[in-house]
Amino acid sequence: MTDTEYPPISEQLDDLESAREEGRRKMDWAAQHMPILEHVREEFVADQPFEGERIGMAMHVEAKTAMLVETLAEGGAEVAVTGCNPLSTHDDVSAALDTHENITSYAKRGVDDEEYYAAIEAVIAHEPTITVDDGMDLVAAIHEDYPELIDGIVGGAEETTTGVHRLRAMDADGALDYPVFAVNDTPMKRLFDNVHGTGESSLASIAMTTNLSWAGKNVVVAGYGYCGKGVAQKASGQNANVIVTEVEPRRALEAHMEGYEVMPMAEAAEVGDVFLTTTGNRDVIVEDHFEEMQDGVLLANAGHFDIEIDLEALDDLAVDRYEARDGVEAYEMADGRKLNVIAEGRLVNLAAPVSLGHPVEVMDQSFGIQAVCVREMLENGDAYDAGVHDVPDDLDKEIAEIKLEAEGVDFDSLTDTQHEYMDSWDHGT
Ligand code: RBV
Repeated sequence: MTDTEYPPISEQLDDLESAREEGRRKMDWAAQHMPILEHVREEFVADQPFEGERIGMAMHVEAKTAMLVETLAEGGAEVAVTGCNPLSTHDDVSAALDTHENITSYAKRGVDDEEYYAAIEAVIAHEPTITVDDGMDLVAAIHEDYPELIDGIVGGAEETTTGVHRLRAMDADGALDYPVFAVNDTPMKRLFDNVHGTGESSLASIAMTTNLSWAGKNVVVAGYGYCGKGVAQKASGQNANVIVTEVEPRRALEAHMEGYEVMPMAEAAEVGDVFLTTTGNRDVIVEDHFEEMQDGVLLANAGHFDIEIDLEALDDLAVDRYEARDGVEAYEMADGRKLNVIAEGRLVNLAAPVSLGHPVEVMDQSFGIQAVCVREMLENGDAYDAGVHDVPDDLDKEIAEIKLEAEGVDFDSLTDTQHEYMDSWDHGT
C-alpha cells in the first residue's frame, strides 16, 4: 500500500481503545440485524473472490456501512475507506474498522472541505481496482486528478440517487471512463432504502433533534421522488398534514391523487410548519420563501448535498443566529421571526448529532446489493463497457430471496404451464 500524508483515523483520536470498543459494539448490534450481509459474507470468506483486489470506498462510515466494508475485506480485498459527508462519520466505528488488517479508514466526523478531500486522496493513493461511492465524489476525483489510475480500475458501484444522476450526466458527456453499477436504481435498493429508509430516519432524526411532534403540523415535502414519497407517507402516518411541492407534472398529479395537497413552494412557504427537501436539486427554498415563513418553522434537507436550502441567503437576511439546541441553528429575522435550520441543511438523517442513518434492515438490502455488484464486476468485468449499468436483475432477485428466507417468508413460483402462457402470444379470447 502507498503511504499518504493524510493519516488514518487511528492516528487522529486520543482515546483510541475506548473508541474502538464502542465502534465494535455498534457494529455487533448492526450485524445481528443484517442477515443478507451475513449470508454473503459466509460465501465470500469461503471463496475469497476479492483476493489481490484493492477496493476504495467513500460512504457514510457508521456501523452498517462498516459491516459492508468488513464483508468486502473478509472476501480478500484490501479496503481503503473514507466518508462521503463531513458530518455522517462515527469516529468510533471508523476506528474499529481501522483495526482490521485489510482495512484502512480515513473517515472522521466534522472535517472541513480541505480535510474531506485530503481523505479522498488518501483512499485514491491505495490505487483502487474497484470503487464504491455514495454521491460520486470518489469517481469524480479519480477522473479529474488521477486519470492515470483508470486503466487499473475494473469498475465501480454507486449507492445514491444524486451519485447516479451525476454519473449519467458524466456518461452522456462521454467523460465516464469505467463501468459503474447504478445500485440506487435497482428495486431492492430504491423501493426500500429511498422510500422507507429516508422516510423513517429523516422524521426520526428531526423528532429526536427537536423533541417536537408531527401530529397536527403542516409538513411541506419538496420533491415527490422515491425519497419524497417515503417522507410524505410516514409524516402522514404520524398525523401530519402533508403538502407536496413538485416540478414534474406526473409526480405532482401522483401526489394529488394520493391525497396530499400540492402547491408551489411560494404558497407552501406561508403555511408550512416543517420543510423537508428531497429533490436532489439546488435552490429549492430561497430568499422569497424565507420572507413568507411563519415564526418557529423547522427547515431540514434529506437530499444528498446541502444545496437545497439557500443558507447563504438566510444568513444575509438574519440579524442574529445562534445554536438553539444541539443540531438546530436559529436564524432571527429583522421582524423577530426565528427560522430553525436542522443539521446545517445537510442530509438530516445522517448529519444531525443524534442521527443514525437509515434503519439497519434497509441498509442490509442496499449493502447486500453493493456486495454482489462488486463480486459481479470482478467476475464479469469484461461484459461491462465504460458507462452506467443497471444492476443485473438476477442479482437483485438473489438478494430478495436471501432476505425472504431470513424472514421466513415463503412465496409461490410459476408452473410450467404458466411459464408457457406468459411466454406466448397466441392465447387470445
Ligand atoms: N444511507 N446510508 C445510511 N449508512 O446509515 N443511511 C442512508 C447509513 C445511504 C442511502 O443508501 C442513501 O442512498 C445515501 O445514504 C445518501 O447519501
